[in-house]
Amino acid sequence: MNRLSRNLLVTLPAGLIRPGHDLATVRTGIVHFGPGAFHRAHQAAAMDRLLDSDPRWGIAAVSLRSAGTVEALAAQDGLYTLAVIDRDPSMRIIAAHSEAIGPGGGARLRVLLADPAVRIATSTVTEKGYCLGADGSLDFSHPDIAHDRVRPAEPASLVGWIVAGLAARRDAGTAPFATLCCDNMTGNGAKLGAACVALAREWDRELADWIAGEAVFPDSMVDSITPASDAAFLAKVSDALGVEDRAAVQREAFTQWVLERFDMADGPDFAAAGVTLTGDVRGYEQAKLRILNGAHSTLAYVGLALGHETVFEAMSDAALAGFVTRLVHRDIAASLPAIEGLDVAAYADAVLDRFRNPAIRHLLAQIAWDGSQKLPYRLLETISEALAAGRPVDRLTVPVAAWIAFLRRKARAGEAITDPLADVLAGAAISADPVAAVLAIRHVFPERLAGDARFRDGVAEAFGSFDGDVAALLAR
Ligand code: CS2
Repeated sequence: MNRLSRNLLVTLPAGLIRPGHDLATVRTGIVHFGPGAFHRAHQAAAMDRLLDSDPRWGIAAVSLRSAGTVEALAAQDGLYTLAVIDRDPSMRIIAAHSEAIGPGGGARLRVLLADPAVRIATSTVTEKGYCLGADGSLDFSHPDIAHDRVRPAEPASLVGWIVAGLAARRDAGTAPFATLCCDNMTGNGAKLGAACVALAREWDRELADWIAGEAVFPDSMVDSITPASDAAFLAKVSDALGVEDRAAVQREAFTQWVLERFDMADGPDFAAAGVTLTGDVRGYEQAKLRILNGAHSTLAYVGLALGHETVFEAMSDAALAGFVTRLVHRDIAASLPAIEGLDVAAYADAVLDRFRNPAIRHLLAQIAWDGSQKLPYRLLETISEALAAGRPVDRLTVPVAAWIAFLRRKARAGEAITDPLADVLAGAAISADPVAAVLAIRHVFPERLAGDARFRDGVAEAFGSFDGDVAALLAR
């Protein structure tokens, strides 16, 4: 079977949505780190629309670690299929990537980051890709940051490359690019900005001051449920197209990108790309991270303990769905400030409804990855605030206990745990007192939280139920 390519676009079936622009006219204006499925289904799809009217915003896809995706994109002229899997399914060819750079492509990346036509750098490298410590600041003990601290000329980390790119622009008298973090972290832009300034300070104090004064790192909230592209899905897409597409992605119809307004003369018309620009992203971010991602992690760890495989299956379990609905409406919503333009209860119901989409096969095991990086933003901030406010935490402690039970099951079975702290977590989870040992991991649990008896005892009590009557837990 031939591979998808620009020349074969004309041969594709009529029902498919083709690009509204010619990729040959597109110029690189954005450098994106981490061209995974989420990026391709979310940001790139939005920019693809914008390219119909403004060819300056082509995306250079950069992968610092793995070559798979960039090779697939390069072999397909940067084209791939976005399959919207929902009540009104559709397939669309995305033509937003002007080039693809894999590991070892540092020379080309350096040229792009210094290029005045490149005005924006974006990233989706998952929470762990920013090398931050438990307090959200740059972790200088992280091996990549320790490397970049002394070898600025050949960065290993995303932060290192951003700072190197900004340094080159400062030296050349070129305005800084704007850096948009598009990952699920509270205050994601501010955190990335602070990390860049912290690393720059190790290289050159004036550079750090220049970045702090001149460069922008807007916060953003990004949202669209995007299951991984497995072999069965890729085969289905290739059959539908009649050509092979190894970079196809799938998502639900819902997609949202809320971006902190920032000044950029003659920049991209984000609003035309469907992006919501606002002066304050924090409310949106907190609502999404705590309600959607908090519920996702709860469904993942409790659902897997009950033998479920997908979000839809877990939401079809009346006891579990009831528990998550109460958790979201009574515990998580209660922790959120009033958010202008957002009805939190209606938002929560819409999220739970999205989880009930039978067409989306979203694996709980995928959501269960990287718990040590995800739980702090998704659940622990909510729990700390509930404790400080004297609100009950008997439901909120259940997903934490479920995570520890998940780690123990994996470790006992000798199965790999996908998490940057896998070894530490596995050791703690099979120790004599797993709850005490896991709560002692300061990279995840701040002293103040772990030391709170209501939290500690609540987690320990719920944990006990994972050896016995989980149903009783879900009645809470
Ligand atoms: C999920 C997210 O894998 C996960 O951890 O919770 O990828 C989630 O699907 C997205 O944030 C939705 O926007």
